[in-house]
Amino acid sequence: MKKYSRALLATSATILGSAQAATYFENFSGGDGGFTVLSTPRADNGNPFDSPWIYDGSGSFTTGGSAGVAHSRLTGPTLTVTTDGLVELSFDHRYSIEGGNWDGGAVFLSVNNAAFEQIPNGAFSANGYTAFALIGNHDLNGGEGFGGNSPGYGDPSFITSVAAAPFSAGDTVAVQFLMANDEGATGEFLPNWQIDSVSITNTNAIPEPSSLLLCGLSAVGLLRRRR
Ligand SMILES: [Ca+2]
Ligand SMILES: [Ca+2]
Repeated sequence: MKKYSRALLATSATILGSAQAATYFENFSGGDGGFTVLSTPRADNGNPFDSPWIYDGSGSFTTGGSAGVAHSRLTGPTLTVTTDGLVELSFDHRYSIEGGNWDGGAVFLSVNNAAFEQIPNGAFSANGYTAFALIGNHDLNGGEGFGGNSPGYGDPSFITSVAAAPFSAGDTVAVQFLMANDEGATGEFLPNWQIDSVSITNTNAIPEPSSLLLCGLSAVGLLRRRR
């Protein structure tokens, strides 16, 4: 395992150009992509999560946040890195998360099935976190995450966040999106967070058979969009 906190921002552009590399891509047009949801209260209270991550049936996952201290985690499938080098995570999303450093949305990785660790803001080369020194009563307290309204939220339009880190062939990686809410207010607009697509370069997906074709079609769409 190699620490992804070693940000390699300058080289992320070269990954985009390596069209030959295998790329996992999921845009949720054909289903939930095998993503799973786990919502939990903080250990010191029993608050359920009001509006946990849910597949919207039409191309994305959304969460409406929670007025009680709670967490909802959206976890992708475990992928295998195909060659030594940078692995780039890219996802299209929009968010309207309670500002003022109260609530936060954050992205985690599990490498080789170890515990999920948060991707630090320094590892993002585009559209990193926007809330720092979070003060809300949740697991991201003191840390960083997405907060407030993302640019163009109301259009509505999505932003693309990109982070990269070095891996070795054979490593496994899984991504997780954490919506962390404190008590009281939630984000200004619904949904509070929406994930439209996820791509992870230099990995072989292990999709269910029914989504194999969709992965191929999705890859074409990804290349078209990035021109
Ligand atoms: Ca809140
Ligand atoms: Ca989508």
